[in-house]
Amino acid sequence: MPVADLLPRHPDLWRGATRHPFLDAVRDGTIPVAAFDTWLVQDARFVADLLRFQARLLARAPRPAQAVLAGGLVALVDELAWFEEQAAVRGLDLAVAARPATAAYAELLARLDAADVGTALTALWVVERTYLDAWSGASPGAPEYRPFVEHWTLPGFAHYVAGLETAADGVPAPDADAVFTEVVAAETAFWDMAVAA
Ligand code: MP5
Repeated sequence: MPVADLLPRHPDLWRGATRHPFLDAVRDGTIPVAAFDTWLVQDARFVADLLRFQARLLARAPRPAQAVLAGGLVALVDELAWFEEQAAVRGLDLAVAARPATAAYAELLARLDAADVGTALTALWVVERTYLDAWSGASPGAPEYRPFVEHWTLPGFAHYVAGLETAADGVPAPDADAVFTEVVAAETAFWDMAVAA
């Protein structure tokens, strides 16, 4: 089954992760600054965790998946610098503790480290496809949040997500529905964390 078939198989879960009140409020400019800043600081932590996961995945990936994963790793390093710049502009300390949703997502990534390559590739595609669809739904975004909306809606990002889809389709996961469900739940919990903060 192509991984793209997972979306119509789980429409309610997918909507929950990609059409969230957090994103509506970013689009409308009504997001409380504290909620946005909580999300930003926690997302920087998540990206550091994702870099670790993706580096390990590259080390064991099949030959055709190496280029997209290696390119993505370089982008993650650049993205961490971008988060540091955004945090500096907003006067935020990135060295805060992980919230429970961030810690739970890190535990999921650690478990995926031990999973088969097909499961890990499918998971990575879900991680990135969620952000592509979620931020596309928030577009163009209120002026003060537009750089964030643009970050995850640029054609280059969509191209990266398409490359991950091809890589994931090359190594089917034994239970794609299970890993999809788990990653989407972690994404939804991450948005929930920001608006509850
Ligand atoms: C991404 C992210 C996308 N930054 N945060 C969460 C919780 N899920 C997915 O990853 P990237 O590296 O920012 O494209």
